[in-house]
Amino acid sequence: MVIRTRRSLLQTALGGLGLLGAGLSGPLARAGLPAGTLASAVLDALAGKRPLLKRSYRPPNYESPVSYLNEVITPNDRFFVRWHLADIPTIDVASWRLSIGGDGASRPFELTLAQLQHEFEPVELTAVCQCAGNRRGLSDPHVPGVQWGNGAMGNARWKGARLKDLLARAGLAKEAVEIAFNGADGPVLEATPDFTKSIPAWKALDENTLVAYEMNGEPLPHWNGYPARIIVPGWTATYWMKQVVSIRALAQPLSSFWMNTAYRIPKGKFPVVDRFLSQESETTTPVTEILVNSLITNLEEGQRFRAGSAIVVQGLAWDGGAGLRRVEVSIDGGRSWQSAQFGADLGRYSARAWQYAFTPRARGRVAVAARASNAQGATQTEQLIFNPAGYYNNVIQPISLEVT
Ligand SMILES: Nc1nc2c(c(=O)[nH]1)N[C@H]1C(S)=C(S)[C@@H](COP(=O)(O)O)O[C@H]1N2
Ligand SMILES: [Mo]
Repeated sequence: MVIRTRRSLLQTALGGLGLLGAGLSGPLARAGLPAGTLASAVLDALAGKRPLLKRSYRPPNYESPVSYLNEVITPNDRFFVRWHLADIPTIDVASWRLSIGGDGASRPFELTLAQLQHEFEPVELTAVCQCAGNRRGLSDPHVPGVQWGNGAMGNARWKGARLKDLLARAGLAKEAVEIAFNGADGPVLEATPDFTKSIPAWKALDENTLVAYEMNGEPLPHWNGYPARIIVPGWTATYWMKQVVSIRALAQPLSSFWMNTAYRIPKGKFPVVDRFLSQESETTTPVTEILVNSLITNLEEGQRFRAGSAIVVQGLAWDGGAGLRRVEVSIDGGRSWQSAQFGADLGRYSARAWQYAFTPRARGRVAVAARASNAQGATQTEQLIFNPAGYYNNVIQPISLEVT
């Protein structure tokens, strides 16, 4: 089955102009401006998953259609899937072991899944898992990489052991600067670097950083890291190592393609607060916390409504844990903004539902957009902050509705 993304629908609607917001006026009239890179995507079901938008098969990269994000908790069978390497083993828990050690730990040890579940206090929290490259396919100019639309993200309840409890048992040394992770997956070609990641020791010791073995009350799905994965609430999902088999405390920064080259942004261009000092270079820094963002989840580009009847706009908003302050909706292309109503607060790392209702009186096109802001005073940008790998896209996205 081939379905159209919002953009291709829009382009059809605009006669292939490729101008998001064309035909609209106001500050957002030229926001986005994607140039036709996401023409269509195939809906395809991986084992155990509902149909997802296939971006690549080997390695498997599948995003959630926006409609799946209309629920604040993303069900496991609708959750996006992102892997860098194609050799993804099926884990046999009887032989799976998690080793905790490294030169910054004096008492290395190994755990079975049962030990991980029973020897450490379980903690449960809700957090957004979002690829730093979410929305890369909307970058203009176009950039290489998986051409994600809006669905390289999900929000789930994660249950696991605190990473800091594991590190304490391993005798973490004060000198440890980073904690490094490796998963059971590997490259198909020898030349491809293995996917290894690290986080600063201070973030690893945060009480919310987990080694999770449950997602929404179930064992993790295979595609989302069974039997255990790292959860770094507030930080982009690149650090959320799946099928984790090794945790190492390091006295020196990790040297790895996936730290030194990938998942880096130009320094000073983005309003990030968390710094990853041991991995910073003169000009670039690793991505850290998730930027404040929102998504309209119940409307489609070009959707038709009747003048005089109410339109309910629903969506999600989220940030890196600073705390959402407000979501505003504009129905005039960004000239004016009104506050939306928040749904339940599921914790500072969770996405939060919101809604806004209005009744269009006149016929014609209505540009609806949402904008979230957080407690640090950060908000979404109107213009793309371009970077060569297309990370951190939190551009306000107008959707154009037809009122007839
Ligand atoms: N073992 C392993 N873990 C991984 C990755 C990977 O390629 N291998 N990709 C990371 C990236 S970049 C993302 S965005 C998330 C995606 O999580 P999901 O597939 O559960 O949605 O997994 C992270 N953990
Ligand atoms: Mo990612």
